[in-house]
Amino acid sequence: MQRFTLIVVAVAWAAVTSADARLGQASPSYALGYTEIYCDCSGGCPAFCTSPNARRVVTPLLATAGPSDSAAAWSPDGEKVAYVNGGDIVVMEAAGTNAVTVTLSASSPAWSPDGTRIAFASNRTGAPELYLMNPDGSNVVLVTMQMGFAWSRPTWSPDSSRLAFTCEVDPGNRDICVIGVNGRDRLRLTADPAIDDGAAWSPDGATIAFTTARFGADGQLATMDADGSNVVRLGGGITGWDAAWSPDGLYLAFTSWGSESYGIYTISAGGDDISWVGDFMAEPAWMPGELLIARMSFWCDRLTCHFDATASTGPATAYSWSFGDGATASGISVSHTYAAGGRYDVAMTLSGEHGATATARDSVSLNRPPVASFTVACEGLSCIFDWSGTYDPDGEQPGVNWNFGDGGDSWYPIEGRPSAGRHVYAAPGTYTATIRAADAYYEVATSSQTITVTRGAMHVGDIDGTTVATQQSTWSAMATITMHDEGHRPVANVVVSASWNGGAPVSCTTGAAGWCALTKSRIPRKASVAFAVLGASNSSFVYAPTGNHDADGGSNGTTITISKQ
Ligand SMILES: [Ca+2]
Ligand SMILES: [Ca+2]
Ligand SMILES: [Ca+2]
Repeated sequence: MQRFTLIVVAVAWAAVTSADARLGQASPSYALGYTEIYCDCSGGCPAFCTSPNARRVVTPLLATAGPSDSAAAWSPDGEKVAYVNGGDIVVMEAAGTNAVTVTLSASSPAWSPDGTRIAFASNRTGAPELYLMNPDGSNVVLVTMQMGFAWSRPTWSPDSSRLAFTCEVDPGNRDICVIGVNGRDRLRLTADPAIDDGAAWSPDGATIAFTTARFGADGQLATMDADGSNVVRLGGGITGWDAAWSPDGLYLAFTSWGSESYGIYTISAGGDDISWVGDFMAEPAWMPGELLIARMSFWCDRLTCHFDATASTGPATAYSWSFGDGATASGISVSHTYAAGGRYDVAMTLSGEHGATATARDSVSLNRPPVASFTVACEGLSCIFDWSGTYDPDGEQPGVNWNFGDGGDSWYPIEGRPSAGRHVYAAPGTYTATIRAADAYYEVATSSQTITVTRGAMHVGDIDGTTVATQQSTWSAMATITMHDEGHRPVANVVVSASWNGGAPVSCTTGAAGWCALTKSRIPRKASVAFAVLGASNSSFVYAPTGNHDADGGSNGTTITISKQ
């Protein structure tokens, strides 16, 4: 019963097809600019489609399940709806219950503003005429008698004294006429040769909206004064029919074409602010009375949010909240604590009289803390820290700083957002390194690892011998020694000890390029000289002579024999 079914679609199509026939060929490609206020029918539509922002409430015939329900008309107190079912008029409770057929062979019910009578159309005398009856179907009175009444939905003056309807005084020229409820004083309001149809009397009685083909092949929405003067197009030329005034007179709902189907729209009485209510709906009828308007506000402290619906207006009887994490609550003002940060879609639904609902929606974005993690790889005392796995799930790069565990409470901020860096420990040992990440909301995450670093191994990577000076009977030799770490990178500040021809040890200290040189003078002219590395020392590296080598092959990495060149 409360589903958006094919039955409804078929009914609405029939309504549009008849309007189409009356008004000429409407263009299915006509597109309206609008603000979307789609009726949310997921999970089954309520009795009355309510736009999510609930500015406007219309009935798209979703309350009934009959095979040919159409032409809904509200009782002015909002408690009942009259509609057409299978060519008869039915009156039911607004909630959809207790449907009673009140008169046969009738269509286009219109409830009088004073609630006492229902106007309708019937051809029960052999020609279409306008009738009145009590809401229970009793006391049927004929209003028109061969006055050119044409099939259409009549509309009441606000004082319930007159009815406007579509008439055909000149054969083939449909116009808008007015008549007293006593059947007297028929007045033809329009006489343009184009088709005029679908009158709707404004709640203040001053204006009649209708659809006219006088501006083009498509029927367009227009308004005129209640005496038929001052016809103006609404919104500069909008294809539309089934015009219906909102109870406050500020808006009109109407049926028109969307991009793929027909649907219901609303437009301000001034002709702007078009909103789309939904597709596959026709014949809008506003729920009487004060509209439900749902509004929510909220503020959050960390993961706890406070929601408030007191800005809502209208006769709401209940407030229900859905917080977007599966939790719900009821009340005009509620609080909710989320389990984790993130984005949550919150909905607040007002319930009002006669099954009316209005929903406001918003989303809450709660900060999530950063995630801190790093990897570390050490070679000797030198460690590469890689924190590319540190991030903030909200997208912003968190600020990162370090404590490498060897400097007390010192923290080292990372500048320029690299994702890795080197730290060299001064001495072997076990250290606890910690990375700390903080986001823009000062949410902090840390990650620690215990690292044991040892002194690395070093070796001689090259020995070269050269002749640096030649005297008459002697010459001088120089040995250049380069120290490498395990990655064959030069090592500075290594004290290299060596000896010439097995003599007393001599030493030099490698510079930034990892090498130092020793010279031997007064070598006899025809003699060679032997040079041997005896040892090497450094605070960060252990001498591992088994790794000694010489890339150019001039030595074995430990000893070299130098001859005069
Ligand atoms: Ca006309
Ligand atoms: Ca964050
Ligand atoms: Ca060499």
